[in-house]
Amino acid sequence: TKVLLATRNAGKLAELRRMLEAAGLRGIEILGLAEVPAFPEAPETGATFAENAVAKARDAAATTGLPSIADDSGLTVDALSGMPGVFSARWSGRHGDDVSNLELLLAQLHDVPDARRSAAFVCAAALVVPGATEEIVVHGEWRGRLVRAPRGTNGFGYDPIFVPEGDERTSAELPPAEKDAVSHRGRALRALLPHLKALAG
Ligand code: ITT
Repeated sequence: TKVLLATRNAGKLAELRRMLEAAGLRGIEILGLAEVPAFPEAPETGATFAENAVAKARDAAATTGLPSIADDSGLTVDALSGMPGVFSARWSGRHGDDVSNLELLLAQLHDVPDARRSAAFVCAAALVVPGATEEIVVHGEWRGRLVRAPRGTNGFGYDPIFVPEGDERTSAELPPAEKDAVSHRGRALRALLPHLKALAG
């Protein structure tokens, strides 16, 4: 069974692929968008991560006819009442993993003291199977705090400023397998595995 990972974010694609491969799902072949005919990106207009994830997966499944997984994720900052949240990929106006997003966030938090710099990465992942009546949505959260200066070269996006609870390293300083074991995306993906196993038959 072919399953499409419907994301244009290279960092997410690498993590999702790596985790699905580590899970050793027999009978499932994972495709990225580069391996299917191009189709226009679904607009991300939902108010929640779950709405956006389902919309992206639904769109991909309808266009390609393949069971499709989409991930909608972001960073919710307590001192900013949950922002940038679903706007994380375009916080500065530049879409994707442009460093301007991280820089704008750091500037906005300049006067926020260390004790009030808590944040969480959030991920909703959706699996939509053409012809199935049920759409599956799973969630994962990863709590931590935001440091003032970026550190580390692993990961992507806001990883260089996020220090997970119980750690002193930023998530960009964690080896990939350590991030996967505890991250928002890791938790969400693991909740999706039984549903993917069922697809493999
Ligand atoms: P697709 O919609 O094509 O999947 P996107 O980059 O537009 O790609 P989102 O709208 O879900 O995806 O935005 C997610 C943003 O949140 C992403 O650009 C990162 O900046 C941030 N983010 C999510 N997970 C992250 C992680 O594990 N580490 C660092 N930043 C993360």
